[in-house]
Formats: sequence, C-alpha cells, structure tokens
Amino acid sequence: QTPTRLADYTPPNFNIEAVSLDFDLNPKETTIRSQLTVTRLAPGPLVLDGEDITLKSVSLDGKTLKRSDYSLTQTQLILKDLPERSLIEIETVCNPSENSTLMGLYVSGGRFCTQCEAEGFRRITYYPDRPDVLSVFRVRLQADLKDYPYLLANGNMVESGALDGGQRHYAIWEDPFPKPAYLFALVAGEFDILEDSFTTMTGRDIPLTIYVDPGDASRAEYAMDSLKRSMKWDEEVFGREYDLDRFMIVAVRDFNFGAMENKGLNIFNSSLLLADAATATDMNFERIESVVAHEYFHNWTGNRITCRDWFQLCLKEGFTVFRDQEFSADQRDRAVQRIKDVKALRMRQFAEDAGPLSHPVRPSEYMKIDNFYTATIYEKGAELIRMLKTMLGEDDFRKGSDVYFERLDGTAATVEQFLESFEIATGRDLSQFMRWYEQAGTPELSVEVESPVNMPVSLTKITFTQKFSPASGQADKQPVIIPIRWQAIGDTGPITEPQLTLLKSKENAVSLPDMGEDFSLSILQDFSAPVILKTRQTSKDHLRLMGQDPNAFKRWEAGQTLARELIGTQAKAIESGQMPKVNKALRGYCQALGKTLDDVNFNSSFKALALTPPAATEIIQASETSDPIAVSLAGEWLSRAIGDTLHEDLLNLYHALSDEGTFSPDAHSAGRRALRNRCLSLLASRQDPVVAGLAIEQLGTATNMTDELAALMTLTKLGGKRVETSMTEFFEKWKNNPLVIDKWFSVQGMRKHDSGIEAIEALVNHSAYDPRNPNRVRSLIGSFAMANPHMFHAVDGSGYAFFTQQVLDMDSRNPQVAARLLGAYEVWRKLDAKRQGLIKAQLRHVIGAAPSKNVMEIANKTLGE
Ligand code: HT7
Ligand code: ZN
Repeated sequence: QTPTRLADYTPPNFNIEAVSLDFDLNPKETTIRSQLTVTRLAPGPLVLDGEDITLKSVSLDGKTLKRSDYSLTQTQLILKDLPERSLIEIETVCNPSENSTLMGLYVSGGRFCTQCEAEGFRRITYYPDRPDVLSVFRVRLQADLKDYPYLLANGNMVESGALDGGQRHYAIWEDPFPKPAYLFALVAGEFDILEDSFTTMTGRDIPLTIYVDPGDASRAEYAMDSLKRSMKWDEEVFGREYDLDRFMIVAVRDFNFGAMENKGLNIFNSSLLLADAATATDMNFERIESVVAHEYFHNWTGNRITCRDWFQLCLKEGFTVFRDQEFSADQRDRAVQRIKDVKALRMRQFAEDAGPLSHPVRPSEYMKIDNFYTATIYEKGAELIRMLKTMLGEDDFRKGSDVYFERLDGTAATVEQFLESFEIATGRDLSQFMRWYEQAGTPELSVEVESPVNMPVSLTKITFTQKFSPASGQADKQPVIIPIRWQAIGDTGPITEPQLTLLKSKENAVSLPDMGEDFSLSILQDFSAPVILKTRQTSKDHLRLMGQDPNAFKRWEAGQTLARELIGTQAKAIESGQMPKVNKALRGYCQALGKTLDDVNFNSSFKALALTPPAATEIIQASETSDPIAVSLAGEWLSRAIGDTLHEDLLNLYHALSDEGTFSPDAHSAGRRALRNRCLSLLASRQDPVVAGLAIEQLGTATNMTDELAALMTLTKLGGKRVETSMTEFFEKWKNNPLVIDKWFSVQGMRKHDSGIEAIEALVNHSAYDPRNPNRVRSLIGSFAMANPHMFHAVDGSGYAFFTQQVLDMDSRNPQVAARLLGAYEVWRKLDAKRQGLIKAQLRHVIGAAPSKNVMEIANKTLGE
C-alpha cells in the first residue's frame, strides 16, 4: 500500500457547480440518484470516489453511458474526455442496515443517519470526495411517513409533502453555502424535539432544534443552553454571526466519534448531548458544553473556511479546539480550565509524541486519514494557536483572525494561508512559527540559573535552551520559537513583574538584576508553550512556588512536579522490592497541600485538582522505561500518604461540602462536588471502615450521578463483599438508561477483579454488552486498556491477549474504532523488557491476522519494524 503524500497534492480537474441528490430511503436498499453539474478547471479525467456501493447507471448530458464509456474500479469511477461543462447523472444503491462501519449512510436505533468526514460520502454515491471540491447541495429525501416522520438535511427546508396517498412523504433541502462532501448530512426517523431560538447580532431570529430519542427532550436542555451561549460568545469574541436560517442538532447512539459539524445539521453521539442531574456527571455536563461549542464554532473554522486537503486538518481542528477551550475558560474558571487542558495534553498528546505514533501537527503522509484524528492534530494544534496569541497579544491576534475570515471565506485553505493572514494583519514574519507545524516531537526547554556575579553590576543570568529529540524520522530539527512566560518568586511573593521571552534560537540568555533575596523562577506560566521543562529546581523551589506563585497554573504545576518525583522514586523502590519510605519531601508536599486546602483564594475546583497527583500514564510516558504496575502502586502509595497526613482536614471538608440541595451543573457547584469526592477517594486510600460507611451512605442517598458514581468507584477501590451487591443494585436501577449502563461497564473495566481476566471476559458476554455499539465497547474495553494497569499489564500477558482479541473482533465490523482502540499499545517502548516482548508479539499477531487498512497502519507504525 502506498501512502498519500502532501507533496503530491494537485488541484481538482473539475469544479462541481451544483449537486442535486435524491434519496429513496429504505433500510435494506436505499437508492440515490445524483445530478452533478460539472465544469472543467484543468485537463484530465473526472475521478469520482466510491466504496461499497452498487452502480446502477451513469449518464452524460441525458445519454446513458455504456459500460465501455467509463472505467470502474473497487474505489473509483473515471470519466474521460468530458466537455467543458456537462451534466452527469448517477444512480447507486447501498444497504444502510448492514453498514456496521458507521461511515456513509447507516441505521442507528431504527433511524437513518450519515457520517461523511473524512471519506464517508463515497459510501453514498460516486463523487470527488475531497475537501477542496466545494459545491451547493440540493437534497430530496423520501421515506415511509410512519417510521420516518422527520426528514432532515443541511441548510433550509424549501418544500415538503405527502406521497403514495400519505403512506410516504418527501422533503427538499437547499444549502446555499458551497461545501465539501464531508459536511453533507441527512437524518430520517422518529424523534422528540427540543426547540428554542437565538437572535443574532444583526437581529436575525434563528430557530434552534435538538432531535433526540423519544422521552429524552428534557435531557437536551443543557446542550441547548450551551448552544445559545456559544452563538453569543462567537459574536462577542470573534465577531462571527450564524449564517443559515435554522440550526439543528441530532443525537444518535451509534457514532464513531464525539460529534460532527455538518453544515446546519450537527450530529452528536448521544453521550455528548444528553444530560440531567440524575444520569450525567459534572464531567459529562462540562464535556457537553465544550463539544456543543466546538461543533458550533466549526461553522466558521471548518465550514465557511475549510481545508484544502486532509493534511491541513489541524487548520480547522486546532483552531476550533482553541476556540472551545477559550469559551470554556470564559464560562467557567480560566486557571482551572488551563490546568485541565494541560493535563489532557500531557496524558494524550505528550504520550503520543513520545511513542511510535508521533507525527507533526501537519503530517506529510498518511495511509488512512481516519487514523489522523489525533491528540497531536487537535490538542497540540490548539496549543500552536494559543502560542500565536501569546506572541501577538490579544489585539493583533483578533486583527489576524479577522483578516483570515475575510480573505479566505468560502475557500479550502492551507496552514500557510492561515499564518499569512496574521502576517498581513500585523506585519510580523511568522515563517519560523511554521516549524511548529512541520516538526514532530515535544521540544525540551532547559533553564540554567547562574548566581549573581558582581562585575560590573550584580546580575543573575538565566539561560533558556531548547532541544528536540530526533524522533519520527526527522533527524535534523530546527529551533522553534518558544514563548516563555516567567517571573521570579521570593518567600513572600513575586519579586519581578511577569516577563515574556521569545526563545528563537537554540539558546538565549536573559539577565536579572540582583533582587537581594533568594528566589525561585516560575517558568512557563499558564503553560505558555507545549514543551517539557527541565530545570535544576529542588523541592524547596517547588514548595515556594506552591505557596507563593501568583500564577495558579504554576502553583498546581509545582505540586504536580513534586508528586511526579515522589511517585517516580517510589516506583523504582517498589521495582527493586523495597518498602515505602516517608521522607522529608513527602511531608513537605503533604503540608503544602494542606495549606492549599485552607487557602481562601482558591476555589474548590482548583483544590480538587491540586489534590490529584499525576496519573500513571503521565509518569510512564515521562520516564525511560518502567513497570506500569509499580508506577500504579506508587501512585496509590502517594494517595494513601495524603489521606493519612490530611485525614482530619479531608474528613472535615467532606462533611462541610455536603450536598447543597438543588442541583446545578454550574462550575461552582461542580467544583464543590469534585472536591468532596476527591476527599472521599483520598480517605478511602487508607482502607478505613468509617470511610466505607461514608461511601455506602453516599451511594444510597446521592441525588445526582456525580456523587453516585464517585461513591460506587470508591467502593470498588475499597473492595470487599459490598462491591458485588452495589454493582448489581446500580445495574438494576439504571438498566434502561444506556448512557448510565456505559458508566457501569466503565467502572467494571477499571476494577481490579480478583478472579482475573475471566471477569472481563464474562462482561463481554453480559446480556447488556453490545460489541456493535462503539460507546459500549469504549466503556468496557477502552477503560480496561487505559485505566486498569493491574489487569491490562498483567505480567502473564492475559490482559494483552484478551485486548488483542477484542480489537480484531471490532475490526471485522468497524475498522475505525478498532484502530483507535489499538492505540493503547503505543506505550510499549516505555515499559519493561518483559512487557515490551509481550506487546510486540501481540502486534505481530494483529498484522498476521490480515486486518483492515486502518488497523494495519496503526499496528505497523506502533511496532515500527
Ligand atoms: N470533525 C469531526 C470529526 C469526526 C470524525 C472523523 C472520523 C470519523 C468519524 C468522525 N466523526 C466526526 C469532529 C470534530 O472534530 O468536531
Ligand atoms: Zn472538530
């Protein structure tokens, strides 16, 4: 198989001026008639993509073509010698009910729906399925009225009516904005609806409708509220107004991803749309708010300006993630949001960049584009936009984005054109910044501080140095521009103003006049660049920053650095069979946490984060090699030490933060619940029967899912007989709510089952387990692989063998989801030799099993042989 390469990009030979699609919807056999008005742009044939569809007929300017008039392969329909302008009509047939890939047109819960990004449209009809072919779409849908009372497509509905004496009906939709095929969508079925409206900045009234499963309308209220806040925010912060006459969101349960920004008709995984106090956690509410915003923001960053080719994916995804992060920061707490985003970046993107799947934010080649919806494209892509804003400042950043929206509206653009817009607006040269998009790997930023020398005046020299490891086949990496926000902090607070240094070359030194007192440097405030920081700072520095840094992000970071060091040292001790030790550093860390808890300047969300040491994945990814179970045990040891040292404070706080009464999903109330449940979890690290009593009581009396689930998880951590009954009762209580049962499977996947892997195998055979539903599979198998180190990394290899079998099983139905699951093996080079061998054998087994192209690409790259 040859990869697709950025260097080979050529513009299309034809423009599709207009496309008209006619769908006769039937679950087993849907007929699609398409009419393409085609005009020539360059010499050459018209290449139309197609996959898993049956071609019935092709005609050119009204004349049916013979088989010898065109060439047809498994993946393309090619028409040669076309005139300058022509009308091509194509009839195809597909089988939506048998489409288990969930790409193209498929059936979910008895309803028709589509997923076309990245290359799903070709599973519907033959078409130039590439993002640089933009066209205006007219869509006619017809279906049985009783089973499919709603017929939806992009844009505005222009006509509808009855057919066959009222048995069937039709609807016609027109989208006036030219769009690539990946933004096409249709939905047909029976729904409950939630309706509202939004008045735009120019006074246009936009009806908003959310379509959900019958009975779920009230669970869409938070999503609706998030949508209206997003629309307002985009007007206020980026000057972007909504353009169509209506906006629709549909919730579906079978979906490969989180959600999809189809023009005017967003489709959501129901797990990212439906929420109420009883069934959704605060984390669910938070995610719904940010994903609703993300998909809405795509209307400008993605739809009005789309990508020239899939190599430019970060252009829409990085910018849109940045916009949704900023939206959440404005809706909630900026420092807390930044901490959460950086935590996620380190867990997912730093791990990806440190492993065999490392790639640049703008890759230069791929086998399957579906495999490139990665943390690097999304999260690191967003960090690049954030750095750009830090370097340019608020006003110039806005000027640049205005130029971008004006210059490139209605086009399929590149990263170069995006940066050019900022150059035009600000007169700055951003050519060096482009390296961030082209070089894979996380740069290391080292900081050396030389004590004052008295010649001629007393100065402290601070030297910043950057280093890139020669990862992912890019040996010769050039220095990138790194914005470093820093400040000197003394024992009673800051002793300089915050500084911004732009490190452009390999090394750069700055001087600081003698401050006359000892200080610690607070470097990378607000995490001003996505780099790994290397300093010679000691526990004393970290403790000083934990207590005195005015930058909340750095206060949290100082605590994390201490915790990381403590866990790392403890893990090595466990590996060599030593007993855990309580030392000065541990005592200092716990005391500093105690002070943070007492500090009235910090809110509960911040305190909950401060009380959460880094996850094992983060420690493993930052080390050379390690035994994942030792790291996990060391993490448990640290939590126990915190629980022991702060026992009384945590218990008091737990009681003081008891349920406020009426539930509200707002940041303040969610923060209180997060802190209270964090206290419970830390208290439970001590295996204390009093704490077990608290958890049992909380489980029985909880009035919201956040508290109920936290109690259930605490009980599973404590172990004992009570766990099985609690799990069964929870299941019985919620068995009719699929989203809660997903949570139940997740807790099961993360549990340390005494009976070993058989317990997880039994869950795969549970009557509520459905291997065709990605949410359910991710709940059990995903959480097992990502959050159950004891069982997944079992040294006898049983966890790996089970996991591989599940991935291959999924691959036979849904290659995209299978490939994504297989990413759990990316960590293998960071593990001990024994586990490295076990995982390599599993990857070879996968390759030998003739998997899909998606899985083959991930397996080959992960193995790297
Ligand atoms: N732009 C959307 C990507 C997406 C997707 C990609 C591959 C397969 C299925 C998919 N569903 C949605 C999501 C987003 O970033 O907003
Ligand atoms: Zn997106």
